[in-house]
Amino acid sequence: MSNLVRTTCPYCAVQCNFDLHLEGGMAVRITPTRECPVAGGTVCKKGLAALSDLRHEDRLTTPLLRMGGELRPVSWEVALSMFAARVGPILDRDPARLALFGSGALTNEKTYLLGKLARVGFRTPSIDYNGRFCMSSAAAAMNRSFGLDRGLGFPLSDIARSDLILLFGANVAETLPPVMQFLKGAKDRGAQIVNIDPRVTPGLAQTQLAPYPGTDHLIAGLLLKFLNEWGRVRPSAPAEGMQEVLASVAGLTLSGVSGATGIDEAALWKLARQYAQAHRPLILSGRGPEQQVNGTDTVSALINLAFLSGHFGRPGGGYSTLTGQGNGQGGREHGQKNDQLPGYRHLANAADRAHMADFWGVPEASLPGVGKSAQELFLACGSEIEAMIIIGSNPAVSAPGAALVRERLAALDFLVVIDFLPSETALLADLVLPGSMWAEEEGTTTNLEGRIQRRRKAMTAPGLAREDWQILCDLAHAVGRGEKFRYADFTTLQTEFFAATKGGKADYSGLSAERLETQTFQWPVPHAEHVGTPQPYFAPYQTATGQANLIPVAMTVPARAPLTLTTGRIANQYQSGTQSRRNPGLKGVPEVQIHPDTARLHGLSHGQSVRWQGPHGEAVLPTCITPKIRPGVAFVAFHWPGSANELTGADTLDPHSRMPAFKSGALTAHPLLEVAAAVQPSPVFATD
Ligand SMILES: Nc1nc2c(c(=O)[nH]1)N[C@H]1C(S)=C(S)[C@@H](COP(=O)(O)OP(=O)(O)OC[C@H]3O[C@@H](n4cnc5c(=O)[nH]c(N)nc54)[C@H](O)[C@@H]3O)O[C@H]1N2
Ligand SMILES: Nc1nc2c(c(=O)[nH]1)N[C@H]1C(S)=C(S)[C@@H](COP(=O)(O)OP(=O)(O)OC[C@H]3O[C@@H](n4cnc5c(=O)[nH]c(N)nc54)[C@H](O)[C@@H]3O)O[C@H]1N2
Ligand code: SF4
Ligand SMILES: [Mo]
Repeated sequence: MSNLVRTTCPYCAVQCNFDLHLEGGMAVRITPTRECPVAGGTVCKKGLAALSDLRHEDRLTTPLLRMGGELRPVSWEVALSMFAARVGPILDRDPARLALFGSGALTNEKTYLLGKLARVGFRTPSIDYNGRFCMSSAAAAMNRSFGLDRGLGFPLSDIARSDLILLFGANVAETLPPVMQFLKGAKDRGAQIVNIDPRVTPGLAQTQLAPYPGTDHLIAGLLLKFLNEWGRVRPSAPAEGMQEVLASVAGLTLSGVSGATGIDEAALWKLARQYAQAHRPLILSGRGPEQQVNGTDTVSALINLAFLSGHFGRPGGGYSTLTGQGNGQGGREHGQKNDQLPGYRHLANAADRAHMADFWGVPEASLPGVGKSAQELFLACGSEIEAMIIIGSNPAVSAPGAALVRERLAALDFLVVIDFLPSETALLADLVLPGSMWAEEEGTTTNLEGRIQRRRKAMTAPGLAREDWQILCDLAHAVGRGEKFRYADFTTLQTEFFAATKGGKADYSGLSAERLETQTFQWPVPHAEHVGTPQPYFAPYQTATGQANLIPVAMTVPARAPLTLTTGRIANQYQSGTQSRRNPGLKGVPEVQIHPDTARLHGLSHGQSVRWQGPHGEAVLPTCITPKIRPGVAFVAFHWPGSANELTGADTLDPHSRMPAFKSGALTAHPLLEVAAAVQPSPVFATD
C-alpha cells in the first residue's frame, strides 16, 4: 500500500474525498484535496477528526459472546459455531423469524451482500435498514410521482443557477457543511435564500420562517393555490392528477395557513410572490418535513409545487431531498430494504424477481416476499422475530421510543451486532462481531448527487476484526448456506454487485474498480463507455404511463400539543454518537432548547435540570433557553443515550413510507430540585 491513499469520508452524504497519510501501516493524518469532485477540498470538522476512532481504545478487536450475563472475548470459531447453534434451528423452523437490519453507512457492496444474504442465504423476508428512519418519505414520494428516486437531480454545482432557494427543514450549515459553498455561490449571484425551520439555524438565509412542526405541507399548498389564482400554473411536463392537486389546495386561506403554521400572513404572502416571480426556484428538503407522520404527503406537496410551477427537472431548480448518511443513496437501492432487489428493483414485481432469481441461480419461488419495515421489525422482536443481526446501526439510541425498542431487543432469543465499537446496541447483544472501519476496506458509496465514488483500503483491521463483507459470508457458511457466498476476494463480490444492477433503474453495470480509479459517475451508468447521468429526471418518466403522477394530499392541520417536541442534529456530533461521542475533537452535550416565552410559561430557567416526559419514557436534561426557536416548540438532538429518543413515539409511522414521526411529539416538563443528582447519565450506559 502506498503512503498516501485517497478515500471518502465515513460520515455524511456529501462524501468528501481526502488523502490519508500512512506511517508504518497506520493512517496518521488527513488532508483534504482540491481534486475532490464533490466539494473541491472543503471538508467539515467531523471529516477532519475521523482518524481518532480508527484505533480508539474501545475498538472491538475480537468476537464477544455473552456468557453468564457478560460479554466475553471468544475466537471466531466459537462465535460462528454459537451463531450456527442458535440461528440454524430458527432457519430450519421458520426463516422469517430471523431478521437482518442494515444501514446507509454501509458501502454499496455490503448493502448488496446483506440483501442477498437475507433472500438467497437465509430466505427470510425480515430485512430492513436505518434508511427507513432517514430517506423513506422522500423516496416514497419521488417514486410514486416519477418512478425514480435519486436524491439531487443534478450536480451540486448547478445550485448556483437558482435564484430562490427554499430550505424546508434542512440545517445545511451543520449537517452538510460543504454544501454551503453552493448556496453561497447562488447568493453571490443574487439568489434569495429562505430558511423554513422552527429554529433559526446558522446559514446564509435572508429570510427565516419558523413554522410549527408538521405544517410544511400547508405552506406548499398555499403557495400552489396562489400560483393557480395568479394564472402561473405551468406543468413541467404532461402529468396526471393535476386537477385533483389544484382542487386539494383550493380551500386553503392565508389566515388559516398562518394560524396553523404560526407564520404571519405578510411573510407567507411575500414568500408566495417571491416564488411566483423567481426564474428558477429550488426547493430542498431535509428531515424536518420528512420525518413526520405525513412525511410522504408533505414531500408530495413540495413536488406538486415544484412541478406545477414549471421548474421540476431543470438543473438547479425544482425539488430535491438532501440525502443524509454516507451511503444513504446507494443504501436505498440495492436490496437491504424490505421490498427491494438490487438496482432499485422491486421484490413484489414478477419480472424483477425472475431476473434476480436467474442472476443468482435460484428458483424464483425461493425468494421471500416483502417483510416488515424497520420499526415494525423492532417492535416484533421477542414475538414474531426471535433473532436479529444488526450491522451499521445503533437503534438502542436512534430508534423512536428507544426505551421500548431496547426492551424488545432484550426480549430476542439471540441478538447479533456487527460493529467496530461497543455501541449501546452492541452492549445488548448475545454475540458481537468485530467489523471493519472505513479506512480498512474497499468499496463504493453513492453520495447525495447519486455520484458513485471509491472507498479505498489504507490499512488492515486490528486484532481479530474482519472486513464486514467477509463476516456476512462467514455467517452464511456457518449455517451451511454458503454456496452462493464464495468470493475469492472483494473484487469478485464487487464485480457481481455491478452486474446485478444491470437493467435496473439504479444501473451501475458500466462501472469497474478501474473506471472508478480516476473518475466518478452519477447513476445510471448502463455500460462501460457510459459517462454517467447528471440529470436523470426527464419525461417520459419511469411511471406506468410515462407521465408524472401528481398526488393530491390532505391539507390537514396537525393537533398542537402545549409543548411540541422536535428533534435533530448538531454540527459536532454524528448520528447515535458511537463514533463522535468518543472523539475528543467533537464536543456537545444533550439539552432541551426552548424559547424564553416557553420557559416563562412552564416556569423553567436556563440550565435547570428537568425531567421531560414523552409517550414511552422520560429523560432528565438541562434546559437551554434561546430566542432561536419558535415558542411552543422544544428541540432535542438525538446523539446521546438518554436524549431525544427517550421522548419520541415508538408507533407513530407514516402510512406510506413507515417513517417514524421523529419530528413531532408532545412533551411535558417536570422541573427537578436535585439538579446534581438528576443529570447523572443512566447506569445502563456506563461505558460512555
Ligand atoms: N453534524 C451532523 N451532520 C449530519 C448528521 C449528523 O448526525 N450530524 N447526520 C446525517 C444524516 S443521516 C442526515 S439524515 C442529515 C440530516 O440533515 P438535516 O435534515 O439538516 O438534519 P436535522 O437536524 O435532522 O433536521 C433539520 C432541521 O429540521 C428542523 N425541523 C424540525 N421539525 C421541522 C418541521 O416540522 N418543519 C421544518 N420545516 N423543519 C423542521 C429542525 O429544527 C432542524 O434544524 O444530516 C447528515 N449530516
Ligand atoms: N430523534 C431522532 N432520531 C433519529 C433521527 C432524528 O432526526 N431524530 N434521525 C434518524 C436518521 S435520519 C438516521 S440516518 C438514524 C441513524 O442512526 P443509526 O441507524 O443508529 O446510525 P448510526 O448512529 O450511524 O449507527 C451506526 C452504528 O454502526 C456502526 N457503523 C458505522 N459504519 C459501520 C460499518 O461500515 N460497518 C459496521 N459493522 N458498523 C458500522 C457505528 O459504530 C454505530 O454504532 O437515526 C434516526 N434517528
Ligand atoms: S461534510 Fe460530510 S462527508 Fe464531508 S467531511 Fe463532513 S462529514 Fe465528511
Ligand atoms: Mo439520516
